[in-house]
Amino acid sequence: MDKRTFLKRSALSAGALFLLPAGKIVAEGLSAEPSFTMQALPYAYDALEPYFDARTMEIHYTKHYASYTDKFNQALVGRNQSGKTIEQIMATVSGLGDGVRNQGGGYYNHTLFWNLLAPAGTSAIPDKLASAINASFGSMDNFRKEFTTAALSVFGSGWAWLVAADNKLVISTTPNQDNPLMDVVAQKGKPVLALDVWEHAYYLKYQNKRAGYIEAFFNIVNWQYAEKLLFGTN
Ligand code: MN3
Repeated sequence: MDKRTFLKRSALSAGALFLLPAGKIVAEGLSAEPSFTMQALPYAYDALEPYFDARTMEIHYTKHYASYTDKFNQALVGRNQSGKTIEQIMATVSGLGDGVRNQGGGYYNHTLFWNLLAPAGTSAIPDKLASAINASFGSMDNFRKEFTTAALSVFGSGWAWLVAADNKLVISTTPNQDNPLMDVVAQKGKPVLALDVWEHAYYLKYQNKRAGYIEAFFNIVNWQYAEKLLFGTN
């Protein structure tokens, strides 16, 4: 195009920016991309012993989680997601590239996972959540069995979930770092419980024995946090 056409088009696109709602104008390259930060662990690395060992927690948090966070922020550069929440980004992840999907999923999933763990004996299951689980799975024991079966069924790396969808609770799994908020997964919904079944989450203590790791997990679930996720009070 000649210079005159170029200037005209530039003026038009600049004008278009000012037609956007207030607050959205800065989206076009005038502000920094959203910067997501690591959430502080709500307990010490050794607080989940003997179920999750301190060394695994430290490596998981300081290496894996740090890497997902850093690479997620890098993957967002140029994606025009300024001002979006992590949930909003997950909901449109199919259009944002594999970097945002994998690293952003890793960021979101681990941030959730840390909050869903608590030192053994500190988080009894609240009545409302217990009732909801009983209504969907018949009993707590049956829920544990079905969740365990699902977590064992993940081939390779991924996650097991308890998800609220269509006014009931369902168990699902995702590969890699996908999660139920993403527009790319089969079972969408609101995450209530999450379990990382990547080997990096358990190999030091449990080696190939994923079943032992899943059994251990049920001793350190933060059921109060799960209830807040389900009933939307946080
Ligand atoms: Mn992990």
